[in-house]
Order: sequence, then C-alpha cells, then structure tokens
Amino acid sequence: MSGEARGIILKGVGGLYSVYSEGRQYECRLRGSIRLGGISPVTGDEVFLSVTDEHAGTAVIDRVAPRRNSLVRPKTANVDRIALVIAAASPAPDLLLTDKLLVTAINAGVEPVLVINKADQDENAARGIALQYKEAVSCHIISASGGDTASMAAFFACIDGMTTVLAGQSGVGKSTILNILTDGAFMSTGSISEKTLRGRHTTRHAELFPVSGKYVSKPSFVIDSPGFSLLELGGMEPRHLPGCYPEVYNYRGECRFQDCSHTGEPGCFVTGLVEKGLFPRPRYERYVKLYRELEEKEKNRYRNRKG
Ligand SMILES: Nc1nc2c(ncn2[C@@H]2O[C@H](COP(=O)(O)OP(=O)(O)OP(=O)(O)O)[C@@H](O)[C@H]2O)c(=O)[nH]1
Ligand SMILES: [Mg+2]
Ligand SMILES: [Zn+2]
Repeated sequence: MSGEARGIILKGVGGLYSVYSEGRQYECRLRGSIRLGGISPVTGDEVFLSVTDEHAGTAVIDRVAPRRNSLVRPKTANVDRIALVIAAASPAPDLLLTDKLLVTAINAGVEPVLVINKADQDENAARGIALQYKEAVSCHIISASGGDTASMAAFFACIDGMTTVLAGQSGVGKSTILNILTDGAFMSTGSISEKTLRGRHTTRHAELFPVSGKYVSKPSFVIDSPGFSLLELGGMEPRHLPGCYPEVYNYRGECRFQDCSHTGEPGCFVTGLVEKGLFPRPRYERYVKLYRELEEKEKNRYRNRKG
C-alpha cells in the first residue's frame, strides 16, 4: 500500500488507535497537526492514514473524514443505530438513563432501538417496560443467554446491514449480545473485556467489530461499549426536549399554546393523553423532571454569563 489509505477506527486507547483498512488492521498514532487541532478520533470514525511500516502494521492518522453523526456517550461516530440495552430486573433498569439516551440519540440523528434483555429474570417486568416505550421506540424483549429465539432474530434483523452501537448500564448483557453475533470470536480473545474482582468481564473501551454469519445477511458492524450509569444532557435547551419525545412531537400543534412545554399549561394535549392513560405516566413524569433540570441548567448558564 502506498500513499494515503482510508480506514475505520476500531478502537482508541491511550493515544493508540486500531484502524481497519483494506483488509487488515493497523496500529496508528495521530499526526501532530490533528492532535494540535483538538480533534480526537473516536470509534467509528473514518480516517485517512499513511502507512509507516507495512510489515509491522503501523501507520499514522493524517486526518479524520467529516462525520455523519457523533455521540458523546458512548463516544462514537458514524453509527446508524443505537441499541439501548437494559435488563428486565438486574441490574435494576434505570429508565431515566434510558430516556436520556433516547434523547441524545434522537438529537444526534441516530435511530434508537430498545433491547430489554434478561427476560428470563422477569418476563412481566420486561413487558411493563416495553409498554412504557410503545410509542417512543421499537422494542425487543430478549434473553441473550437463552439461545435462539424469534425475538432475538427480530432484533438482529433490524440491525442487519447497519453499524450499531450497544449502549447501557454495566452488566445488562451488551458483550453477551456481541458474542452471539460474532459466534464467540471476540470474547474468547479477552481483548474487549477485563475480569473484575468479582470475576465478571467488564468492557473497558468502545470497540467496533465486523459481524457476519447466520444472523445477518449484509455486511454489518457492532460497537460494544463500556457500561455507564451517569449521563448529562449537556447544553441542550429545554425547548428542544419535546422534539426528542416521539409521543410528544407526534401531536405537535394540538396544544392550546404553540410554545407549550407540556409540563402543566392549560389546554395541553399531551397532559390530556396522560390523563386518559394513553401516554404512560411514569415516562411522562420523567419527561417533566428532565425538562425542569434543563430549565435549571439554562438559568445557571444565564446567571454565569451575567456574573
Ligand atoms: N439471566 C441472564 N443473564 C444474562 C443474560 N444475558 C447476559 N447475562 C449475564 O449478565 C452478565 C453481564 O453480561 P455482559 O454481557 O458482560 O454485560 P455488559 O453489558 O457487557 O457489561 P459491561 O461490559 O460491564 O458494560 C454476564 O454474567 C452474562 O452471562 C440473559 O439473557 N439472562
Ligand atoms: Mg461488556
Ligand atoms: Zn402541551
């Protein structure tokens, strides 16, 4: 290979990037100029590289191609889908975190799917969660450790031909899902996870894997990512929140006030839906909570600017 080649970042750890390009993997560093420019490539980024040693498989990343989209958490770029994975019962599902992840996905233009894993723990709880999100996102109830099922096949069919990032709390089964999709090829290498003191494997870095085999018919990629339990909605303005709730923006224009925040104004169509039991109350209450949080943050930003 000579001149500049195109590749995709599989993972980046401590300034060293693994890049897949033209059928092989290169270990790369960044050219100083990008480092200085403040752009740090992330998993899923398309990059241009110059090979420094073909035999050793080393190269330098010259620049990062413009991104189609990017997510702050998990830190990735150019993904088609984000699969938000939660467990039916354990670890206890954090639905506020799930809501925030949905908001960030929709805001970034990435299509979310909700995967409720570990249905074997509590099938009823899984169904109850799915009901809350019925109008918000497509939902799959699976049991990754329970083998081949129709629901698993339905989930895999919706990520066929896509680049999908698996995201969610630690221990919900993201790596287990990746492992099924890759026939165990990656888990066994131990490269993606580390054993914790309690003997569990926990993922340390976002890493992209090609997927092929019986579950997908087209070239597909999956990014496994470390679990997390905290997420900030960043500098989002409260007025942008309704646009990130399908069950709210599907009814835009129906409220008495055009700029209705749907948090208690008179003549609000959305709260009417809640009263009639058509918008699940717990999800609506979390919406109001997030709205108030964003309002508070906006006030603080304003105060800081003034002071
Ligand atoms: N009961 C049950 N356990 C499961 C299921 N899927 C995965 N597990 C178990 O849940 C534990 C955690 O699974 P992982 O795949 O490592 O979870 P993870 O989301 O990758 O966790 P992090 O890497 O820490 O973010 C493992 O012991 C799995 O065997 C399931 O469907 N049912
Ligand atoms: Mg993992
Ligand atoms: Zn309203």
